[in-house]
Amino acid sequence: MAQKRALITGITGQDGSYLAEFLLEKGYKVFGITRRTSTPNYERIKHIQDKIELIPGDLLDQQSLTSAVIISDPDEIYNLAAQSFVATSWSQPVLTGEFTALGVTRMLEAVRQVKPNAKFYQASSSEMFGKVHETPQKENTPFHPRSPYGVAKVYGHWITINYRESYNLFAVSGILFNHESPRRGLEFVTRKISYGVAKIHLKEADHIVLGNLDAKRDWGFSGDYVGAIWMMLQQKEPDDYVIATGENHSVAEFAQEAFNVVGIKNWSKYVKTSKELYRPAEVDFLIGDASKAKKVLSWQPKVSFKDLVKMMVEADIKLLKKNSK
Ligand code: NDP
Ligand code: GDR
Repeated sequence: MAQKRALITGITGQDGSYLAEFLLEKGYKVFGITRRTSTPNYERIKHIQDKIELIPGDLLDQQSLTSAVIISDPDEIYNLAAQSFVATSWSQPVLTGEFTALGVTRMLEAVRQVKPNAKFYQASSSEMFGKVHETPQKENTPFHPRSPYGVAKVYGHWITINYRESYNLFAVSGILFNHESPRRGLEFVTRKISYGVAKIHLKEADHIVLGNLDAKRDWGFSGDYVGAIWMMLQQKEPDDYVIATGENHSVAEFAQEAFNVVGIKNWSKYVKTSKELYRPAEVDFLIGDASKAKKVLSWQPKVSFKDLVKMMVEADIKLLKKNSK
């Protein structure tokens, strides 16, 4: 059988790096789109860089995306690239719309024009549920996004479905709840906490500043979630799936658990809060119902909340020790 070919946008990101590893293990030829930066930003993929092929491109630039599809000639396309930080979407709402919403249409156009029989995955988000209309949230729960990011993702979700219905593309949208890892960007709350706790443990800092401690999220492990993404493209028919653990915790609980890993019980002594880190509109409570994915894709998360927190704190302690050498 011919070697399968995959094109990943956002390959330098958290999920892109885990997905590239996953596909390499399955024997795929992996291509990734990277945008030009003055300093290379390949930290998360440097260990596999000699096994993948990088193609320059940007979600703003139709020509480069079309070329990337021509060059890679993919069987499967994973559209993971986005302006993915919710807080930034208020300070850069237009850019977020260009990347996270219209970027999806540009990718779909490249697929439609160059390789309409390729399978396409769109990285949709639980942020689309926003101010939730029902609990837990599933594929047909109405959307009520609470940020320019969430609004852009709703557009990306529907344009993916629209191209499926208009052009008969194999285009699927995975509605993924928060998923974290030691490769999570430092600005996201879980990594901010694990990194901060590691610093406190190593006496390099004495506190962390956070925003809303009461927000609740359904947190899973990114390494588990890329398996579900792949499974969605292996089905006979394109469809949309919620991917979640079905369990949620508050930011405070995450912090408590992270401090617990280094033996600190009176965690609140080390956490300050700042109103400046509160969002103009908050998503208070998310918890997903992944029973469709469990049934159709036979997918199950493997890493528990406790193990995820431990993995992240321990990785940051190791990283800080290595950096201080
Ligand atoms: P990251 O922020 O870690 O990675 C985003 C990726 O997109 C990076 O590779 C980044 O490149 C790339 N990118 C950003 N802008 C552009 C652009 N204009 N042109 C080309 N590439 C660009 O995100 P995650 O890996 O966490 O998430 C992957 C996707 O899944 C995103 O679409 C996110 O919105 C979505 N999602 C994530 C969830 C999560 O919990 N992680 C949950 C639900 C959805 P660079 O390295 O150059 O910045
Ligand atoms: P989220 O992730 O917005 O859910 O989006 P984030 O980790 O940024 O926030 C989660 C919750 O924590 C609260 N919070 C803080 N957040 C940050 N970043 N920094 C803080 O100091 C802080 N203090 C409290 C936030 O208010 C929020 O309620 C992530 C991204 O990966 C999206 O791309 C993805 O679509 C969704 O998850 C699902």
